[in-house]
Amino acid sequence: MSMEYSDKYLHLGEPVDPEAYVICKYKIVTDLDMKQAAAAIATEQSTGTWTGVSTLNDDIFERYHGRVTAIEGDVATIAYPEEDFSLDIGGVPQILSVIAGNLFGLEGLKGVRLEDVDFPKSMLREFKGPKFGIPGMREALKRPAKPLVGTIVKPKIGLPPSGYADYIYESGMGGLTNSKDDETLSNQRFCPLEDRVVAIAEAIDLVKQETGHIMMHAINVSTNGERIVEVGERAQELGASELMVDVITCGFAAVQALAEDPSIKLPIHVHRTMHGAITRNKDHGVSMRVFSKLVRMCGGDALHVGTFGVGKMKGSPKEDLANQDACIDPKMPYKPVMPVASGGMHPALIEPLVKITGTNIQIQAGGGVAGHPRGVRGGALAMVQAVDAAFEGIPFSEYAQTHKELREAIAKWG
Ligand code: RUB
Repeated sequence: MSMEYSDKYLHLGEPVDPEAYVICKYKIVTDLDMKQAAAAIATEQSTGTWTGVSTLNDDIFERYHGRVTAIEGDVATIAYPEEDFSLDIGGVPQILSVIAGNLFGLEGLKGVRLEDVDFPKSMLREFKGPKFGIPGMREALKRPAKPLVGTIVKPKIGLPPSGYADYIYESGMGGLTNSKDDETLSNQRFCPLEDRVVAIAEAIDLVKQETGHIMMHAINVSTNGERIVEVGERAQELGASELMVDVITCGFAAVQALAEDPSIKLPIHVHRTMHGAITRNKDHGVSMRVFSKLVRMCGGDALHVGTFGVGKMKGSPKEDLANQDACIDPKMPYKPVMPVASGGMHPALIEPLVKITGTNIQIQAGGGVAGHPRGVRGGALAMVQAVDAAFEGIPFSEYAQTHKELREAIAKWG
């Protein structure tokens, strides 16, 4: 790798104004000297390339070059001038091209992981953040303090709208506050989106009429960019109570388009299918914390952040707490995003989970509801009982003595 400009990009130990730079932390795996490796990233992502170019004058360089401001072990801090970014046309796609672009392909680096990013307030102000977030969702569900508790309809695919609606009705009668489409369900012939929306809205209304209980269901509107607002609007018109978007496959711009469209008046549940391809390798890729910050800026109201080392998906308490923190950090000029713990969850895992997460969390289980020996309603009741016990600080073993659905769930999975 040619390093024509390497030294000029090094500003080690110099103070950085957080209001004038986007500050990134990269973990770098390389046989090169760390200074050279970090400079290669700063070069490639701002004013340079692999060789000196006659068109780069001192003026352009001074104003726009990325600065390596710290190297601690295998982590380099690189600050990109705020002027390198274009938010009106460009937005998050352009931000990602700078902070998480070509650098991942540089031959001289064995691995690079973007661990964290901080933006100047002037840039944050260009984004609106969630319309609902934790306070809005709690208000809509009339659930001021307890964790939200939900399900992912299982099987993932195959149920017709009527079977789907039965599942939601049973979930609501069992006391779940939330439910959602799975990420692979869209508008397949066996369960057309419009028919599904109508059937679910009727089921949710019925639960409310019979018990007064409120619940919301996130309809998966993930689709091609130019259609997402139209599909979201149609779902809303037919009675959807929440929309769901897969942020990695659709893009951050899709979340932002829905969130900022004035006609969309529903919370947005953000799923992260495929994130593991990017976030899982500790030596290469982008951390979920970075994605969580971007989802919040773009207006997601609820976001999957992992199961804190408790459920079926790869993660750890430390990592997932960093994601949760990005969702709720009060220093951000936005409403907090509802963090969602989902994947292999079941009632017996709620006690250890809530000890880590606290109560501002939405806990979801698919198999952990539909796999209950008493079926969906039994599974929903067991989840609700587990959440109630965790919220009251009553040990599960004690609570299960008087709550048979929880007892049966513990017997099956605990
Ligand atoms: C949950 C499920 C979800 C995961 C994805 O089903 O399959 O799509 O939440 O993981 P089940 P993550 O409860 O039966 O495991 O939320 O970590 O992205």
